Amino acid sequence: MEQLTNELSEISFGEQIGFRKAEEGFATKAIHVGQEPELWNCRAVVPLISLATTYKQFAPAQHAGFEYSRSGNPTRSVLETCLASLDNGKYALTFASGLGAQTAIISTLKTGDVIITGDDVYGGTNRLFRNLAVNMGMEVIFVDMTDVSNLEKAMKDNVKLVWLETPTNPSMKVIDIQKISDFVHKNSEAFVVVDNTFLSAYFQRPLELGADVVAYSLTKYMNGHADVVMGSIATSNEKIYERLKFYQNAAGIVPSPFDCYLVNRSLKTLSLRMERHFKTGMAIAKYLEAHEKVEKVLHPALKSHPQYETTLKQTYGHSGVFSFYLRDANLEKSTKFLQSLKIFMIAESLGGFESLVELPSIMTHASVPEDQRKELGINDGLIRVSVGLEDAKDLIADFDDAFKQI
Ligand code: P1T
Repeated sequence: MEQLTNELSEISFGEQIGFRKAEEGFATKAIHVGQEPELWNCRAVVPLISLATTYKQFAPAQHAGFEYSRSGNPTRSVLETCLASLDNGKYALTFASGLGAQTAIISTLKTGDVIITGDDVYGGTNRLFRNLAVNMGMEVIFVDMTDVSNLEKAMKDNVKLVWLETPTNPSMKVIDIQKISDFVHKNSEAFVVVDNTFLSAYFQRPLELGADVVAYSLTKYMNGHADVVMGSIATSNEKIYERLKFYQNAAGIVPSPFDCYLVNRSLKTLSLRMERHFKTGMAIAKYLEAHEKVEKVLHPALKSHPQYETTLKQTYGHSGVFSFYLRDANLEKSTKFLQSLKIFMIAESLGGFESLVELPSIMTHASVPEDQRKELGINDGLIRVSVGLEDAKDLIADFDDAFKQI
């Protein structure tokens, strides 16, 4: 038995380059948790898609666990049970989009509450905080959380939510989740939410590092096939879960059963996909770092990254998303370069099987105020890459050809 186990244990790409070993049993959980065939009379090995909007009751208000599909749906329950297990949390909830999940979270706050958020977040998250949260009477403070002393300076009464993305979108800053969580819990009643979209539960599990809630745009790696828009949260805090579950039903921002089925199916290959995204992404990042027409590559698993040590401490690897600065670039040059690519497609989003490139300054982060973009270095030379699952050699050749055009 021991010999067999040894033969089976491969050394992953991450371990070869100094990362911790990925969680054992992750793939088994993704394939089985919440998906027992005994859930269904027909013992189907693939969870059924239950499209019914309502459920026959035994007597008024006596039902078999489901009463109306907005408040609870069997296919959605399967997915939520599996998602909770992947983050080693007790509960998970899904929403109609990643921003829908974020809306649910800020809706648990009230007028006068203060949100402190990382300064570099997805443009839509920035817009949600600056507009919706502020319109709801909350104060929002943007802070560079790579240094916990910045958070310390910003702390004040009534801080109820500390929000961070790590790595950040699109500057790839890495924030020490444990340090931030410890500080927040020691000094306030706020809860800490980590948007883990860029790494997925396979490469980073914020609940294990002290965060109260992990949030996702499942649209990205967790689904990974560029065919579903959905969001989720996972937590082990029953009070937060109950508030968010109430909101999920009361506000009605739920995903469709068919989409839940698709995400559930995609999770079965999450570990395999992430390993490949990591390996190919690193090969391309290294190629770019050595290229004379590239000024700088922002990739947390490169030794040149300013928070490389934090990356090794809190993650199990990196995905296929990263950014780089084209040397001496302006909008015209960046556009020409991106248009010269043949396999990489110019498109928003990330985390799918298909390789994408985009210009955050005028695409995903166009809604971020210009002065904030300037401060964060989101200029027209900053290109964000989402390395897909194509052959690494073809992707490198694609970049090589495009560089010759500028
Ligand atoms: O698109 P949606 O499912 O609503 O998720 C929003 C969201 C939340 N968090 C992060 C870190 C994200 O990157 C996103 C969406 N981001 C893109 C569409 C993008 O291209 O960056």
